Amino acid sequence: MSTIITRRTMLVGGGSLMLAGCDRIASAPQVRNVLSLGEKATRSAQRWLVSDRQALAPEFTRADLSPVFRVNGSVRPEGESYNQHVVSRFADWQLVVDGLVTRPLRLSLNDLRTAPSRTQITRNDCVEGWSAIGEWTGVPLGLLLRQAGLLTHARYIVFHCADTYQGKPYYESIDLVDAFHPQTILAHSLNRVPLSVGHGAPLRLRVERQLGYKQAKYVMRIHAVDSLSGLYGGKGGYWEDNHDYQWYAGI
Ligand SMILES: Nc1nc2c(c(=O)[nH]1)N[C@H]1C(S)=C(S)[C@@H](COP(=O)(O)O)O[C@H]1N2
Ligand SMILES: [Mo]
Repeated sequence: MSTIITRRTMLVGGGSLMLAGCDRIASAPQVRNVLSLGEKATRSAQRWLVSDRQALAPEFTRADLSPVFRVNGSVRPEGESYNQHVVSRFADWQLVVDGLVTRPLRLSLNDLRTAPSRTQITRNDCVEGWSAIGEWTGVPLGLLLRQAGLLTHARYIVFHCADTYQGKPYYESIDLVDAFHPQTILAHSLNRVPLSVGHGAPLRLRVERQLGYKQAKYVMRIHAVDSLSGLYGGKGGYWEDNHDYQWYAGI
């Protein structure tokens, strides 16, 4: 199985970051469990299962960029603390990475802007019936998670946001396959300029194999957990808890 993952990595032409990310997936206990389910499954079914989740979302060219990238959902978090960050241009803002990790992190925006980055031109598909193509730049999430050192019982990554939407805290979560997917980044820029407040300043998730509502804006805290049941409504996200949306919003 690891041969297949390595081959795919080479096919998509990634650098060492991607390779490391994929190795990490292959060795994650959750993935090993899925793979060992294959006692009954055929080998080709297992291959399909893994390669389907690893596949890349389509990427576009600058000629395809949407002239206007719509802002949706929250347009600006309420509250004095976020407002202060806007006023000081996020100079004292810090991203927290904690939960089931060996080395919790606190990272400034400058730390994130100067970290190794990936740029990708992708399409945001919103369930409300619109799409927009934008160029996102940010830090691969897998890189941060390796730096923090996930504990072996971590299964999900939760993104806590600065905003509430219709009175409820916005949050989202993904599994480790998506967390270490090469196109999963914490974006600090859209179309080569720092994120506007409307688009989620100072940092937002891009998890390109999923629909728009998973793309958490205003990410303040990244939290590794072994279960989603203890958080808010227990279904892993704002839309899942409050509007019965699917937790896995694959496209
Ligand atoms: N924190 C937060 N993240 C969010 C939302 C939101 O309201 N709050 N809206 C979601 C939805 S439904 C979509 S389609 C995208 C829209 O991102 P944009 O506003 O940058 O276009 O962000 C998603 N992430
Ligand atoms: Mo959306």
